[in-house]
Amino acid sequence: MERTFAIIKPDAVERNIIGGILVKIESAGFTVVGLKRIRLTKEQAMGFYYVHKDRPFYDELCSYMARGPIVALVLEKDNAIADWRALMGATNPADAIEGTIRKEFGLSLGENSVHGSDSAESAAYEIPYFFNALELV
Ligand code: DAT
Ligand code: MG
Repeated sequence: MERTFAIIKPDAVERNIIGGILVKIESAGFTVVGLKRIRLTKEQAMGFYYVHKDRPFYDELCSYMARGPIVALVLEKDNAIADWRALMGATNPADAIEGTIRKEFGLSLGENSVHGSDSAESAAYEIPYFFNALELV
C-alpha cells in the first residue's frame, strides 16, 4: 500500500463539488485515510508550494490557494501516487483526457480543482505538512 497527498482546491470547494470529486476518488479504489477542510493563509500556501518559489506564477498560485477553504486528503492504494496523478489528469484541464477530474471539473490552468503529490519525496513533505500520524487512519 502507498499513500499520497491530495487537495480539493478553492475553485472546487467554492462550487460545492467536494462530493463529486470524492465519489471519483473512492470509485477508483482509493481509501480516504485523512480528510480535513481548512483555509490556508498565503504564507502557509507559500510553504506548501515552496518548490515553485522561483516560477513566475508562484505569487498568483499562492494567493489563489489562500482565497477560500480547501479539502486536504491522504489517499491510500497500491501505486497511489501515480494512480492519483492519472485520475487527476493533465495540469491544464484543456489537455486533460476524458474521465479525469481536471477534464470534468477544472476551469483553467490555474484553477484546476485538485492537487496531487508528484513523487514519493513530495508525498513525504506534503502529508505531514497537513496531518499528524493520529489523523491518518
Ligand atoms: P500539478 O498541479 O499538475 O502538479 P505543477 O506542480 O507544475 O502542476 O504546478 C502547480 C500548480 O500551479 C498547478 O496545478 C497550476 C499552477 N500552474 C502551473 N503552471 C502554471 C502556469 N504556467 N501559469 C499559471 N499557473 C500555473
Ligand atoms: Mg505539482
